[in-house]
Amino acid sequence: MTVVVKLGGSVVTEKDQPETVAADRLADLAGALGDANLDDLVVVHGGGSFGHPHAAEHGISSSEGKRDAAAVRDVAGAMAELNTAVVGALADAGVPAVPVHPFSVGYRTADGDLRFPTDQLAAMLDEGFVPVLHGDVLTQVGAGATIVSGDELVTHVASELNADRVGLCSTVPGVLDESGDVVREITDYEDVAAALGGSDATDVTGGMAAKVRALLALGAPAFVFGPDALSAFLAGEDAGTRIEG
Ligand code: IP8
Repeated sequence: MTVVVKLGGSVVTEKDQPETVAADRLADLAGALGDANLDDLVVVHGGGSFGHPHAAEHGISSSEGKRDAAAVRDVAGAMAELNTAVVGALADAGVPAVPVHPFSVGYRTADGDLRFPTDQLAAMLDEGFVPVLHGDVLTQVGAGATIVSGDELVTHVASELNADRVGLCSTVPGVLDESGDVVREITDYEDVAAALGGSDATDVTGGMAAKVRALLALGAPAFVFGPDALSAFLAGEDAGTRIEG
C-alpha cells in the first residue's frame, strides 16, 4: 500500500510570520504519521512562509521564470530550511524520514512539462525510507527557473508510483460548497465547478479548482482534509472530501 501525503505550507508554517515553523502543529502531524507506521509513505510539503515570500520577491512563479542564480539559492535555501524542520519533526516521531530536494532532481521542458524521475523514490521506499519532498524552484529550459508546487509533485509522484491513496492535509476541512459545507465526494468536476468559481480566476479558488481537476485524473482516491483528520485518513478511513474520477 503506497500512500502519498501532502502537508500544506500553511499547515506546517505560520503563514503570516516570515520563515516561522508552526512547531506544535507540525509535531502533532508528525506524531500521527509516526503512529500510523505505514510501509510505503511519501511526504510532500508546501512552501508557506518560507518559499512563497522569496519566490514573490524575485518575481518567480510556476509560469514566470528568472535566469538568476541568487534567486534560485534564496528560494531553494528557504525551502531546504523548512524541509530540515519537517524531516526533523518526523524523525522525532519515529518516522524514517529522508530529505529530497526537487531542484536537484528534475526540470521543466520549454513547454513547462515536468520531468521528474521517481525510480530513486521507489528505491528509497524499498529500503524502508520515507522520502520527504517539497515545493521548490526548478530549472526550466529557456526560462531559467520556475516554481514547482507541492501539489504538482504529489500528483506526479502518486501517478508514477501507482499510489493507492493520496491525502492533502490543508487548513480547510475539505473542498467547500457555496454554503461553506464540506463536499463529501467529488467524482466529476462539474459537481463542484460552481462552488469553485468554475475558473482559475482567483488564487484561492483557482488553487482548489486546479487541485481537484488534477486529482480527478489521478486514478487513485484522493482526500482533501484538515489537520484533525490526518489520523483517520492514515487509518484508511474517508476523511474530508473524497475525490476520485
Ligand atoms: O506551497 C510552492 O509550493 P506550494 C513552493 O505547494 C515555493 O505551492 C518554493 C514557493
